[in-house]
Amino acid sequence: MKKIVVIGSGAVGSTFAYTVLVKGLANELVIIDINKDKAEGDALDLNHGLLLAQPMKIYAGDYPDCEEADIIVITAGAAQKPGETRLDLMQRNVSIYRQILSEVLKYNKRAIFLIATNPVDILTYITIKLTNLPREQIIGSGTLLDSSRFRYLISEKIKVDPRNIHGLIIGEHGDTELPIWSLLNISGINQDQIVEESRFYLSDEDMEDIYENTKNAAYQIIEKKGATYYAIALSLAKICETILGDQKSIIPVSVYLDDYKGINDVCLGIPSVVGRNGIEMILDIPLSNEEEQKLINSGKKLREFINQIEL
Ligand code: 6V0
Repeated sequence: MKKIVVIGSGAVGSTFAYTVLVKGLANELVIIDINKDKAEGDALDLNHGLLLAQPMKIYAGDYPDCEEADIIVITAGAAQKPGETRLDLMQRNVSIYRQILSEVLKYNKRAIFLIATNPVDILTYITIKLTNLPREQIIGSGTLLDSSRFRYLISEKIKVDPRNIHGLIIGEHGDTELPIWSLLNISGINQDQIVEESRFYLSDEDMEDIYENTKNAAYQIIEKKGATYYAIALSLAKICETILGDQKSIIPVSVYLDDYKGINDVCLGIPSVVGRNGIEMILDIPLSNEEEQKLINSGKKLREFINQIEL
């Protein structure tokens, strides 16, 4: 039996629930939202597709239904109010997380917690602090979505299947994230072996464009339709599939760092082996000096932000 609970059935949570149904990822899917009508409406709507998808038990539930869950996905969050600072919004999300986690912990301390609410690296960190659970059990969606956007944009430029493009965005899911150009390879051919005449060649300008468009992707989508949810839902589904199938895939998820290249006591997106018990191993990826410095700065920026939060 595989049981997933999703807390927060807004744009991201409900699209994730739909993805779970279409992919047949669980036997049981529980939807919890402070807006009970929304959760019930989504559960009904999804149940009406059961005949056409995978057999599964789907229902709108409450915190006692977290019992026996293998994964608790949290996408609940407050929307930014006009004029509200990032820190004020963050403080409100910390309060929401405090309330949600205290409820969940009454019923389940062994599930893997998968965090999607933004700022995701900070809320992953807060979840570790508020739950006191082993850090391996708490995973943030991290830079999987950003890496997927990055590989898509490169694929568009060089006209190659993104699955053959091995590229990574690491660090904060946000403004200080960084592309690891030094490790980019197209089916094993490293970036620095690609000559200018090659189809795979990326000029400095191409690289800058790709990075900027990766970093600003969410802003571009939000400007056009108000929210992003399809690709993040697929990212969350991929992480759940890896956990439930004990696939041990290497995914750039947000993980707690303890003396990682000198970075301490923050969560950042770093490629990690993910399996049934959560984070099995954080990869010590070789970085250029410049990349390492940028990662350290990403960590510093998050640390400064965390210092301002009242826990
Ligand atoms: P939304 O559509 O406003 O949904 C949020 C949902 O949370 C609503 O249905 C609320 O009713 C619910 N909610 C609020 N408070 C509580 C509570 N205390 N208990 C239970 N439910 C509650 O937002 P959307 O779904 O678009 O986004 C959700 C979060 O995901 C936001 O923080 C986004 O910034 C974040 N995203 C994270 C991404 C990532 O890469 N990690 C990508 C996209 C969005």
